[in-house]
Amino acid sequence: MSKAKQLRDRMAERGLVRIMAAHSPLSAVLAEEAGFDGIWASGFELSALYGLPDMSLISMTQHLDMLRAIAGRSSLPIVADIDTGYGNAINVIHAISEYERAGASAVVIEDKTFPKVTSLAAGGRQELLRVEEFQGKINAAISTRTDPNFLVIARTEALIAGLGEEEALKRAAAYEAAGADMILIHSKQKAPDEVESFVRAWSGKAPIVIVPTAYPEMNEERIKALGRIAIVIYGNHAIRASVTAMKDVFARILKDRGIHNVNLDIVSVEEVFRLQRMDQVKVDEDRFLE
Ligand code: SPV
Ligand code: MG
Repeated sequence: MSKAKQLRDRMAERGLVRIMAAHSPLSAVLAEEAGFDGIWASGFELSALYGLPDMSLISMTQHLDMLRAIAGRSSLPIVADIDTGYGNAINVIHAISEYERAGASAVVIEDKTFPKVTSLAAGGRQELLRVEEFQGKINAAISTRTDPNFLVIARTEALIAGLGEEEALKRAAAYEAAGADMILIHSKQKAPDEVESFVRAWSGKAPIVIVPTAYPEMNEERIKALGRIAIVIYGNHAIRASVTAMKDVFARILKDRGIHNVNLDIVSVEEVFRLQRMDQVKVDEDRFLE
């Protein structure tokens, strides 16, 4: 069974699937061990990993390379954040075949112009594409996928751009009409009201995806109570957790003038060996090294 089918089945079984951001195979392995249903190959996380802003600076090749590496180490379905699809509908055709081949089970494509500006930045320049042009990109994605279970998720940035609920609903309906399997509605308001209102007003058939980074009180209980939302993406918590942990440990090493204290609070080298699957190396050495 394809991982894309697995993802669709899980949505049907559970009602809500939980997808965790990853920026590396190691973070994906940790997300899988924690029990998440899938991996978000986040553009924000990968940009941050390179120390760059999330503004179309990371190339498709860089993102694909990381996605392939993640797919090689995690059995979870991967939802690829392909931003604007790297250009127009022609670029989308190329991107979809590359991402499907690299091991993605779904893509999220957003209705901003290329180059995009990260969504959560205050005062970011947010320009949206004409609806018809984005419909063409969705249509191109649907027509290109080879696995019919591969999910094409259309993301509208209408609320992020400050265009209001009516525009967001109009765009979501147009994208569903163009063939989108699901609609991602993004918001940077500090409270969930804006997204909750959109979800209540949504009369389409396509299930909804949210990324509640800006409105963290929207927990899974609240999401389920609202209905219609089939995927929650925890969009940047892997990279933020890493930054928190590294800042703390680096500062303590300098303050303590040594590693003697932090050593007790960080994972052992053996734990990293386990994550690297060193046990398999031992088995292979015994078997094959003569
Ligand atoms: C990402 O993780 O790259 C996203 C989510 O697209 S956000 O950064 O909130 O736009
Ligand atoms: Mg992104």
